[in-house]
Parts: sequence; C-alpha cells; structure tokens
Amino acid sequence: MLAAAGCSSGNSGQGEGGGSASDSPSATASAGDNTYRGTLAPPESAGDAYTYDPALAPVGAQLVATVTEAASSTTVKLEATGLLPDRGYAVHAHVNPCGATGDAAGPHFQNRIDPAATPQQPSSDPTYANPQNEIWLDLRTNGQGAGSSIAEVPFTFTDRAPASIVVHEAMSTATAAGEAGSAGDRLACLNLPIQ
Ligand SMILES: [Cu+2]
Repeated sequence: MLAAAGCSSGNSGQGEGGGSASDSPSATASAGDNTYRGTLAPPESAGDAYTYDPALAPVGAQLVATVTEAASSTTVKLEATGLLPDRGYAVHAHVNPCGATGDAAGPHFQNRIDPAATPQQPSSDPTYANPQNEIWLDLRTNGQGAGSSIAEVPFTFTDRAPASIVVHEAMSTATAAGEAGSAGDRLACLNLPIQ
C-alpha cells in the first residue's frame, strides 16, 4: 500500500463543533483534505458565503465544502443546511471567487477548457460541460433543508483550481447539447480558496 504522503498528518481541520454528537461518522479527514465553510449573508456583509436570493437561499444557511486531492483524482463533498426543504439545487465549482453579484464567480471550472466558450456564451457542449470535466455538486435537501453531494473527478488541480462553489436556481444541471451545464440564476456562492 502506498503511503499517502501529504503535507500534514492528522485531522487538522476537524472538530470545532463542541457538541457531543458525532454527526458525521465517515468524516475522517486524511492528509490533503481541505475544508471551506461559510454562512450565507447578503453581499454587503458577506464573508465567505453570499446569497443573491434570500427567498431561495436563506440568510444563515451554511455551506461546507471538503476538497480531497489524490494522486490522479479529486473528491469534493458539499454539505448544506438551512436551504429550502425538499428541493433540488444545481451546484458547480466556478473559476472566480464570489463577489457582489452572482456573475462574479465566472464560468464553470473545466479541466479541459471548451475552446468555443466565451464570456457571453459559456460552454454548453456536453463534450466539455459534463460532470467528469467540471465539478457538479447538485444536491437535494431533506425536510429540514439539509442536503449533501459528492463529486469525484479524474483530475487534480495542478495548474488551476476553482475559486468558488455556486448554487443555482434550477433543481438540476442540464446535460443536453446546447444547454449542458446550464442551471439558471445564481442563488448563492461559497469561496473556495484552494491554495
Ligand atoms: Cu454553476
């Protein structure tokens, strides 16, 4: 078995909870895990998590993303609480940090960048806009507004990394040619300052 040589050992990022309930039995952080969390707030007062539509992405909702890089793959897990109950949300990793408006996050992060994409016409070609070349984290909430998703993609962040995770209005991400990757308005954003 190969030693998973990371830069640090142990569960550096875990355990600020303070409570006694160990609510995520499988969240054993290994070296190379990075966790990013934020509480949705209006852009004027947001820290690392923004809401652009408090009716659908309520102020106070929490987003937690965990990024685990392996030798040739990357796993991103997203956990959300405080969203609307029993609803799908389309979610992806985007290239730019969150900003004053949803547009600030820019297009989807792609491993192989669609040469036909432009700022006005984002990639909608399923050859590039697909969940192996992008990071799709569509989730569905339970009756309490909590939901999670996980994406494992066959690439690592060698030259470039995504800078945010954007929650969209559509309940799932489109996959058909000409609309692949589209998911409607941007409701919320979490900064993902991957080093
Ligand atoms: Cu998106």
